[in-house]
Amino acid sequence: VKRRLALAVFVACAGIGRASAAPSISVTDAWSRPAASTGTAVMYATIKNAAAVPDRLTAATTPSARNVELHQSMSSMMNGDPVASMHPVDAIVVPAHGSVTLAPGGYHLMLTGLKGDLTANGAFLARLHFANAGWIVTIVHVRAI
Ligand SMILES: [Cu+2]
Repeated sequence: VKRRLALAVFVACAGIGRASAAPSISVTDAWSRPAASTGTAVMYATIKNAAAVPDRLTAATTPSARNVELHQSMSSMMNGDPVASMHPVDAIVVPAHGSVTLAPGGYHLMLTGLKGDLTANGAFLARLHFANAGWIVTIVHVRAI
């Protein structure tokens, strides 16, 4: 019961200050992988933009980690072998009347300073900030590998 209450308060606070109009951005299918508190975690989601202008994901936070970065994975060839790497990006563009999918091998959110283990079938909350739409709260489901 306590956990559910905390969740409700977090969602309510995140909504303060937002215009009453339906947000143009929707975040769905947010998911993550199990991770130990000593390591890092990734987060993926599908982001849809119903507006006639592009929007940009510029930041994210979660009570479950001290820091969240926007990252892009790339794969390149080194000596004939594929090598995966990733680097931080300032923003992720969501096209007008379009969507962007954060998924393995592409854009993702990188969580560092985890405040606890992320266990399979668990869930946590995250807030995503968009240049136009403001803060959007979503529930992230931890999927087993
Ligand atoms: Cu990363």
